[in-house]
Amino acid sequence: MSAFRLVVFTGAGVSAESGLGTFRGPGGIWERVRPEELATPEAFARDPGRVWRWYADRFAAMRAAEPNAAHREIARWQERFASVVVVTQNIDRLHQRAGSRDVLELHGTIWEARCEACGFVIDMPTAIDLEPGGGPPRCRCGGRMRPCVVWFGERLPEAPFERAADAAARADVILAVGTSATIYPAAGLVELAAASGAKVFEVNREATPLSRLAHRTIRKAAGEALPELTAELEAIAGGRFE
Ligand code: BV8
Ligand code: ZN
Repeated sequence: MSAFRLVVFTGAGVSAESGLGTFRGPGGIWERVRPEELATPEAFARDPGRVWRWYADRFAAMRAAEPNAAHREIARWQERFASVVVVTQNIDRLHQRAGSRDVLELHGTIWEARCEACGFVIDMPTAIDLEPGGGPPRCRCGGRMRPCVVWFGERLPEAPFERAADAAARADVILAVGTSATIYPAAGLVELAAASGAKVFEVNREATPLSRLAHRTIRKAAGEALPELTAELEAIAGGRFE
């Protein structure tokens, strides 16, 4: 018997109970703005001030938010299972703040900004303070700083994506939590895991395109569902640490 490997694949719904808005669904961010208006390189080129201020506002909310019961339960699993890799589409760093150590950020992070021209990285609070007028600050090279997130039409960061694909291909269980599973290539990781023999678990208040792949679906809020799932995962893991 080989060590039990768990991949937890998360989306905006895992942070909903921390008070952060989701993207799609009722009350979601994209009901008010269209993604192609703000979360693209073209939008930033057209109106950098607007896009920067939108991220600065979201950063303020994410910084003020606290990890919830779902983030905390996922972090506790590290002590119970041989391998836990958290693959997240979220940019809020709440998994890390809850104590998860192996977190792959597929869509980058809002906690950093980088220069469009030379790639120099600074942390977001510093970047916001540099430009009291509210627009994107300039790098020392003269280039414009942008949030370190992945916009539509941009390639995902290679190293975390490759590690995530490797973890998905080797997983015993992949648990998708709070994601509408509509954004590719991230959503494809669950299909990859399933095709490689992983059991698919889904925690989501609603059905998603993944539901048809799932061996087990739990239609509850993540903060309630995940603590309840621990015993079930332990039964599957069966103490397999090596
Ligand atoms: C790329 C970061 C190529 C910044 C985001 C195939 C077909 C068609 C199009 C494509 C395709 N492959 C790729 C594309 C294009 C595009 C794409 O997927 N489009 C979609 C619309 C089809 N993909 C891309 O552009 C990607 N890049 O493909 O590059 C390339 C190749 C070579 C060279 C150059 C380029 C990049 C996509 C990255 C987009 N970035 N955000 C920011 O946040 O501002 S996307 C955005 O959606 C979010 O950030 C998040 O990361 C992502 C996924 O959303 P979810 O996290 O799932 O959130 P959502 O709101 O949708 O769902 C929440 C769920 O939670 C709901 O289901 C709800 O029921 C549930 N829920 C709510 N409360 C709770 C809950 N569940 C449990 N408990 C609760 N309490
Ligand atoms: Zn620069």
